[in-house]
Amino acid sequence: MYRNYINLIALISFAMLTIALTSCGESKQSGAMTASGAAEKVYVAPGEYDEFYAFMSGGFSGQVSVYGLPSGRLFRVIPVFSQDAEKGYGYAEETKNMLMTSWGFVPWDDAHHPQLSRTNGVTDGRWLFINGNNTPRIARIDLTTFETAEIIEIPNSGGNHPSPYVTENTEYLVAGTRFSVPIPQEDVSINEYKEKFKGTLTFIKVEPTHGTMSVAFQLLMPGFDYDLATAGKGKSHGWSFFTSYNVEQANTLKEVNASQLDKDFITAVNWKKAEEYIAQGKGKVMKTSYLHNVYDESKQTTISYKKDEVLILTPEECPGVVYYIPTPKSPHGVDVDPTGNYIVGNGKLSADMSVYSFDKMMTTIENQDYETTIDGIPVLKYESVLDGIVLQPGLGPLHTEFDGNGFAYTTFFISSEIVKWKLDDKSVVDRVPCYYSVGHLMIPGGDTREPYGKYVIALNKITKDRYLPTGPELAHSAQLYDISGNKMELLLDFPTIGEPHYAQAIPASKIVPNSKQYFKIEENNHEHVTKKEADAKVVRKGDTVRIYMTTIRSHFVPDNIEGIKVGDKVFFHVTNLEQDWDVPHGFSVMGARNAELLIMPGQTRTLYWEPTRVGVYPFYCTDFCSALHQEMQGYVRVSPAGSNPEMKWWTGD
Ligand SMILES: [Cu+2]
Repeated sequence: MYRNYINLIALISFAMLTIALTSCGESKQSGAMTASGAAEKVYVAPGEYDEFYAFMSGGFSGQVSVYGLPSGRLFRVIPVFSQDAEKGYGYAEETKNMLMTSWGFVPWDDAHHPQLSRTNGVTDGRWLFINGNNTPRIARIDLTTFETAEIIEIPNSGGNHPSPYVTENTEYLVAGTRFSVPIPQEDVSINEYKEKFKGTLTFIKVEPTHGTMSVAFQLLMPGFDYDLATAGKGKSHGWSFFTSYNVEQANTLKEVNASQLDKDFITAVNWKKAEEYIAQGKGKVMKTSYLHNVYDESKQTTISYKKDEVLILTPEECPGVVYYIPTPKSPHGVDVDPTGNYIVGNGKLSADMSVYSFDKMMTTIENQDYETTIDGIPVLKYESVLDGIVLQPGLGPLHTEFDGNGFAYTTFFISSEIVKWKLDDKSVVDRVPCYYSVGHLMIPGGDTREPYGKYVIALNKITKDRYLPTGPELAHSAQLYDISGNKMELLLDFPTIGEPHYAQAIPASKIVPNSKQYFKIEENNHEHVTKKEADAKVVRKGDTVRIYMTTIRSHFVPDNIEGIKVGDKVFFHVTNLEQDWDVPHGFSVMGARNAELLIMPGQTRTLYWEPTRVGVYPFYCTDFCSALHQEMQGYVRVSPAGSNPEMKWWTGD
């Protein structure tokens, strides 16, 4: 076994060398198509719209970026897990709570897997979910506003990588622990890993009308590393699948020690069966602590709810809920084809790829055809579940998506390519190089029941010489291929924000009709809204001063304020009175240890400021809004602490 591993390492080193060599000399070859042919296919004329929205995770930027396909044009960066000074997200009082956790304020995360909500196994354009890896969380983005509407923390987790893979009707999002940890957490020696460390697989319920998330239950699992997940569809609807590596349960030098066994597992979870056990009262309540942050669109404020318990199921007490499918060589991705029958295991250290059949899995379970049982979880016989093997398709298979025409497309990290193969006979039919080291790939709808098999995007880890150099760090790279013909053809390279870890895409026609243009001022129930200029005012209570301010092209009301003192706690509650599309106003004040506010039409946002110096300080609109934008400004006078200045505010006299 160990020798196999060493051979593999040699193979990997050779492949890396090959990539390094080709990256110097041959990188400008872009595949079969001529430049003008490719340009024509991605050209979206000025004023025209793209066919698809693509939502790309920002990886370590913690955000989501929105691109058009096929043009590769960037439309928006949606702030999710990280503070964003451009939009004031996580700086304004209304959005700070979105980044609160049981650990306190955590203004960053590592966002990996966007997932669009689904109805009948097809994307419906309502919400986008994405996981935070580092401090386990899942966010929901409202696709009418393209704003983060909710973030829920995942309790009893040590890293949230296999997440938030959505089920066919968005019944659940799943979340698995990448790193097993003591559950509940305790002070134990790391050498007690095998005895004390556990994993959890969490099922998060999504309320069907408003999308509100809640932790439904957790499965307490052996202390493996849970890596990726996917939901069943069609005939396999009701099941979710997770990969796990480190079945060895190594706790040091995992690079070697977690690669000893020939096979790890795909974990198959029958969540409908789990629901039956819960209805029978089988779950046990465990005390824990996590936060659930929800943006209230009427109050225009994020409210943090503290939660203190979670329902735990153990596989031993709930037979029929969890099974293991042995999968060669540290599986990474697990993907289910549009029919719901084929389950593709991507063993990242494996030369071949194992494809399983859901029908065979069900027969194997029925026949109790088990290899063994681990902690009450039956290990199904590999040969009985196996549908077939894709023989030596490439090096380092990671992820597979589907075109809906009977073909699968798998990324190979080490040999840096996408390989197209036939689901029924497992034959390889085409391959194209990726520049360089591709991780996930994405076909619009390629993980749903109805793929739009027109394009595939490679989400590459390394850029090397693809763009003009920008110092030591280069923008990561996405590459768009045409897959409408027999041969895949490279069309376009485009840079991404952060790491384009994974992406999802949807026809624009499913988003555009519901896209909000502004917030109705009469529906704004913010606690500190100012609905007309006549209501603008400044209110002092002790050392707290609240400034109720309005903006409309091209002035603030009030624009001059006196009576503030050093050490005051000042809240600028700024309401944008505009009722028209694309007219945000910004607000910033000199010396504030804060970002700007960016206020959408009809919205109220609050900037907190503690003045530290005596003087008269300007504030101004930061978002170019009109011909007289430069005139959109005002002053705030700061008097000494302990003085007794008269509170005055005015506009125009
Ligand atoms: Cu303005």
